[in-house]
Amino acid sequence: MKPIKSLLIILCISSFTTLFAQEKEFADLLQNIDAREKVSLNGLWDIIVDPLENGYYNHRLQPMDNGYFMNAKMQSPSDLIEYNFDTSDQIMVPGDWNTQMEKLYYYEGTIWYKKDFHYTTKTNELVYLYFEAVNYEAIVYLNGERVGTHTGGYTPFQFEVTDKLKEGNNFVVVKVDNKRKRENVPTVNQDWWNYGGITRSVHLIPTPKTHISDYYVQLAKGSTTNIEGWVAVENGTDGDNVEISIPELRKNVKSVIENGRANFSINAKPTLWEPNNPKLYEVTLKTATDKLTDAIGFRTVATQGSKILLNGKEIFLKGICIHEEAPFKTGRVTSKEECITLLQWAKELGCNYIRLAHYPHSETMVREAEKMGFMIWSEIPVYWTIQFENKDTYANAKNQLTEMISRDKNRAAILMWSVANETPEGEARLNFLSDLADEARHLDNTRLITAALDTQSEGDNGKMIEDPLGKVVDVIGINHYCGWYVDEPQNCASVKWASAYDKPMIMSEVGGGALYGLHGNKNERWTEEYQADVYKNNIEMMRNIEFLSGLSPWILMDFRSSRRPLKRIQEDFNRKGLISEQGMKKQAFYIIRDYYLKENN
Ligand code: GCB
Repeated sequence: MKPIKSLLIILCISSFTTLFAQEKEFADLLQNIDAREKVSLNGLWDIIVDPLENGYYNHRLQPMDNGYFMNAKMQSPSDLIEYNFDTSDQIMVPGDWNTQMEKLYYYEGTIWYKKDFHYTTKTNELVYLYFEAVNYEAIVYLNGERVGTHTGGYTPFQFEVTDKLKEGNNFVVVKVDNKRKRENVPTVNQDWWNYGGITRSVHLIPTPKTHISDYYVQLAKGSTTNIEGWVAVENGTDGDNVEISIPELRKNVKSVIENGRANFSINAKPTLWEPNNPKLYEVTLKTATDKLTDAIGFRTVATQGSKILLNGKEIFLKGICIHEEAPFKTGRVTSKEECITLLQWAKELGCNYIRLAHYPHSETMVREAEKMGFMIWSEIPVYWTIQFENKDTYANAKNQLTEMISRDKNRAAILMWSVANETPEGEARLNFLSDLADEARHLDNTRLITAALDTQSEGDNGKMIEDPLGKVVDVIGINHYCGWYVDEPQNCASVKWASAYDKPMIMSEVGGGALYGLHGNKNERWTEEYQADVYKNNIEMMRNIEFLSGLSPWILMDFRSSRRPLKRIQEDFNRKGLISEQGMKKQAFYIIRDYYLKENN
C-alpha cells in the first residue's frame, strides 16, 4: 500500500474512533428541569419579521457578522441602522406567532426574537440556556455571540452559556425559521398547522459546577422488583458518591461515579404504576454538591402474541389521539391548565390511553397525563413521504427521537415510542425505519416500538396487514378511515381484518368529520349524525378483530390545518374532533364513551 494511502486510512480510522468514543447516547439535556431553580425568560419578546432574512444575509447572500443578532442601537443621529428591537412589535413566549398577530396567521419564514434580562452571576455555577421547543430551526445568540443552533420543532435543547453571560444586563436573540422544506421531518405537507415561534418555555438554569445532568430510574426490563439505572454527574470525579433514595420504599443506596456515571440497582417491591392506580414515588438523587427530586413510577410492559401486557396482565388500550393545540383559543398549548383540560376530556371519554400525535408533546403534557393514569404513545414527526434516501433527513429524525427519549425516559406512562405515521412502503423507508427502531431500542430496551401504518392490502376476506414494517415493530398501529375516506359507513361493520404477524394491533386512527351543531341525516357529510354513524359501524368492525389490543380514534378536538379550507364547515379546521375547538361535545363523543365504559373493562 502506498504510504500516503495508508496514512489516510489510519487518519480516517482514528477520527472515526474518536468520534465514536465521544458519541453520547442521549442528548445533552438536563433531566427534570422543573426540579431546579430557574430564571424564566418567558413573557413578551421583541420581534422582527424578516421574510427575506435581511438580518442574516447581505445582498450577496453571504451571512453577515453584524446581523440583527447584534441588537445594534444608534449611537449618533447620523447612524444608519435599519432595525430596532426596542421599538418593534412584541409577542408572548411561550406561544406560536400565528395566533398572536393577524398578519402572521399564515406566515412561514424567519422571525427574530429578542429579550433583555438581568442576571447576577455567581461563582462556582454553570448556567444553561434551555428551550423547551422552538419550531423549526433556531439560531441562538447571547449578547451578540452565537451560542448554537437547533433543528426540529418539538423537542428541547440547551446551551451552556456561563462564559457568555454578563453581570447585569444581557440580551438573547433567536432567529426562528419555520419554512417547510422537502428534506425536513416533517416534510412540506402535514395535516396540522405549522405553528412557528418559540412555542414552549425558555429558561436560564443555573447548576452547581458539579451537578446531576441526567439519570435513568426505571424497573429493569421484565422485572417488577429490580429498580435499575444510572446518574450522570457533569464534572463529577470518579470515585465520588451518589446517593439514591426512595423514602416510601425505605430504600437508600450509594453508588460511586465511574466515567461520569454512577450505576445502581435496588431490590424493592414498588406498587406498580397502572391506569387505575398511577402510583409515583418520590426519588431523590444526591451528590456532594447537588440534589434533585423526581416523581417516578414503576411498571413493566411487554407483548405476548397479540396481547399487550402491563405489569404482566393483558390490557386493552382505550384511547384517543390528541394534537397539542389549545382548547377554546386554538394555537399551541402554552399552559398546564390547557393540558389538563384536554386530559380531563380524555378521562370523561373513558380513556386509559392517549396517542400524543404527531410529534413529542410538552413535558408538562406527559407528566400531567402520567399523574392521571394515561398510558402514552409518543411519536416523532416522521410523517407521510419524507426523504427516506436522504442521510440528513435520517440524522434529523434520529436526533428528534433521541431528544424525545432523553427527556421522557423516566416516564412510566410512556409505553410506546412510535417511529412513523403513514409512510409509503419501499426499501429505503424500511431501512430508515428499521434503523430508527434499532436506535430507539438501543436507547431504551424497556418500551415497545410502534408505527402507524396505512398500507394494509385487500386480502381474500378483507383487509390484510402484511407491510414488512410489521416485522420491525412490537405493536402494529393501523390508521383506517372506513366510512370517511374509503367505503360507506354502513359497510364498515362487516369489514374483516387479518394480519401476517402475531403481534398486537392498535387501531391508531379511525374516524370522520362533523361540524359541531350541524344536524341532519346520517348520510349527510359533516353532520354529527354522519360522524356518529361512522363510529357505530367502526366499533362493530373492531369487535371482530381478535388481535385488536387498543384504539385511539382521530381525534379528541378539532384542530387547525391548512389542508382544510372548506368554507362554512372546516374554516381551516380538521373537523374530525369528538369535541369542537370551543369545547362542545359532538354525538360521536358519546358513542365512543359508551363503548369504553361498557366494554373492555
Ligand atoms: C391521517 C393522518 C392525520 C390526519 C388524518 C385526517 O391519516 O395520520 O394526521 O389528520 O388522517 O384527518 O385525514
